[in-house]
Amino acid sequence: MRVPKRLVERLLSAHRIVVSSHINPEGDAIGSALALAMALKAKGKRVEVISHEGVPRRYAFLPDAETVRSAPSFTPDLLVLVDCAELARADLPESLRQTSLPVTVIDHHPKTVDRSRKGWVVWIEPTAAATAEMIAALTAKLGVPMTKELATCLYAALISDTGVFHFRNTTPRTLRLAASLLEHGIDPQELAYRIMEARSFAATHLLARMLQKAHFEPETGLCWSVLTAKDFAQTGTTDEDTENFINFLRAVEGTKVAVLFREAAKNYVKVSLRAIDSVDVAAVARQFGGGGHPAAAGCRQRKPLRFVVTAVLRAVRHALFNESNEQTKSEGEKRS
Ligand SMILES: [Mn+2]
Repeated sequence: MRVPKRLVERLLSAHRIVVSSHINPEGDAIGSALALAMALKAKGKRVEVISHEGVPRRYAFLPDAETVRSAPSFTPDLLVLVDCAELARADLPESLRQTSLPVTVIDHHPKTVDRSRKGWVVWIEPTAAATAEMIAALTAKLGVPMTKELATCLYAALISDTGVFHFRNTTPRTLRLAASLLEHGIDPQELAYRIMEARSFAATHLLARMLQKAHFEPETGLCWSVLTAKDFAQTGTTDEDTENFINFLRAVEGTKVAVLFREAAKNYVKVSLRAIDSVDVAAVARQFGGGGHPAAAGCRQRKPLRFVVTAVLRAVRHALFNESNEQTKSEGEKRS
């Protein structure tokens, strides 16, 4: 993977660097940010990882996660966004979202709209399974030696974005990187368990509710469910506990698109979307101010739950309908 020279120069010429990622951070966001910070610190930089909304409990065990702050303690001269390409979706305090600081973007989400500004250095590599693949290439380029801590963060990011190497974004390059990270004494079972499998008993009850309320439409391939504020309150859980829940909906045979709605607060709904085939759920998420990958995306709406469910499901059904029409058309073309 070619690391842009301008990006390396930009990083090396900065002194006080803030690294941040997107709102609702998952393993790739946190792991890549922590790994990049380690590498830049090894190069003598003053670096802070900022997650304004905090590190989800699931990732709190990662090396250096305890150093993540909700706002920087210094005035930075460079802002680096990883796994995120726009300030509007960055997990930063409002003052930094409005910043005129130089910004460097390292991201693997396909660039759909150019929201970058003058003076930004943007590196986007959609073939990378995780932003961590790019960070690994960058740390090698910087000549930073691999350590167990660095390897842990990168591996955590890789398994998070590939569903422990389940998903189609897993390439030979991904597995080669994973193999080289394993040389540094990390425990693949522990990491997969903590990041993908482990679930509290309370969250297990929440999962039961989600499954109980799931709807499946065999004719469209839509599988969806809702968790209300009441579900969270009655099980003593929060939205953080729903990580990976959507995989249960995605796994239903015949599902093409899975959607999970969570009422995180009154009139505040978080939506996760997953696609199995060629429906682009990131395009659906963008209609609601969100984003992501074609097969995994999300959005947030400050509206009543019922309203959001209706609007998002209508958009998903529309995407599924268009997709099945496209398929019928191309099958017809093949026959004729
Ligand atoms: Mn990612």
